[in-house]
Amino acid sequence: MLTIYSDDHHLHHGRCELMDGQLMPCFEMPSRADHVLERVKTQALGPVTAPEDFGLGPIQRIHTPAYLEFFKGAWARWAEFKRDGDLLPFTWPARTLRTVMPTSLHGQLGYYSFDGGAPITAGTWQAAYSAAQVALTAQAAIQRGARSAFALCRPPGHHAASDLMGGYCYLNNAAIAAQAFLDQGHKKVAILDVDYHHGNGTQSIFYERSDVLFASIHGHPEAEFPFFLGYADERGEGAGEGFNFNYPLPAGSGWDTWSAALEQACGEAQHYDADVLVVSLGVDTFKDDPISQFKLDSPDYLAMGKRIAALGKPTLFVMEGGYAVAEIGINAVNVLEGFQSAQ
Ligand code: Q9C
Ligand code: ZN
Repeated sequence: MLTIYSDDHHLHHGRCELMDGQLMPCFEMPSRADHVLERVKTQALGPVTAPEDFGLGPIQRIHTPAYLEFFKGAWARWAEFKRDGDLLPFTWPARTLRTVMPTSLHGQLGYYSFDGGAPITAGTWQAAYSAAQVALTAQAAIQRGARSAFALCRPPGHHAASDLMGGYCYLNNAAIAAQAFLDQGHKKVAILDVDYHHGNGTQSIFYERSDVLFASIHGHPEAEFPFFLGYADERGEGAGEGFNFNYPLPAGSGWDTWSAALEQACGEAQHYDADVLVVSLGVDTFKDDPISQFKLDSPDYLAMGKRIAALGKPTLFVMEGGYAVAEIGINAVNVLEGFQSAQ
């Protein structure tokens, strides 16, 4: 399997996030992608290549021009404040406030984000832009006939909506790639999101559309981030009704529970008869993940890959979360090896 990887992810290294009443070092760190790349190499998964540059066009198919302009320019505006930390939002247009567009940097940052977990640093735009190109380059390989490809994206993307950052995500790499498949002639794309967290950004982007089926298995939002989306009764709206499937699971869920949900999600993808499959591949379902509550073990990821392969679709894997850094490479590459072994 071909892996697409860019060193540009090192340009994004947030300093801290607020968690459990403390400012903690960011769990989403550069060594995550480094470990995955190392494992891709030691397991000889296949060639590793740098991304091509497809420009802003395919990113603009998912994200609004105003959001992109804000994100691209935010660091330069923050640098003028001459402060020490990263740029982080701290006020959002919640229910009793107006959704006006303030002129200030922090007002606009609140408008364009939904949590305080996505710090902007000097290199965040470039890293996120390159991650989107990584996804698009892997997508292009499948478009040219590859059965599968791995987009080793960092920062991740599935929490990012068309004009919102949050949950360590800025640009929705999986959504950008899915849209590219459609723009290049495919009619139906299924996105299977196996990250521990609900892919709220991806769901919102395609919620009213029938050309993308979205299925997500995740920690129940009653108790887990992102809290405000990801419930089982969210089935899509308008033309998209019946094309969105959420499988919220309780804390402590292991492979038995998780794989039963995967079976259902795969059943929906099969029934939908997608032309291609995009997998939002987070491995924060791992038993030792520091911020998550599922109990998958490393061999389970081989089984996951095998089950996904049984769908028989051209498959693009897009890296999302996973914070047990020492095991992230083993777990992510196990999915890919499981997939390959079932060919
Ligand atoms: N700082 C992904 O896995 N943080 N994002 C919860 C508050 C949000 C996870 C603790 C977790 C986001 C791509
Ligand atoms: Zn996650």
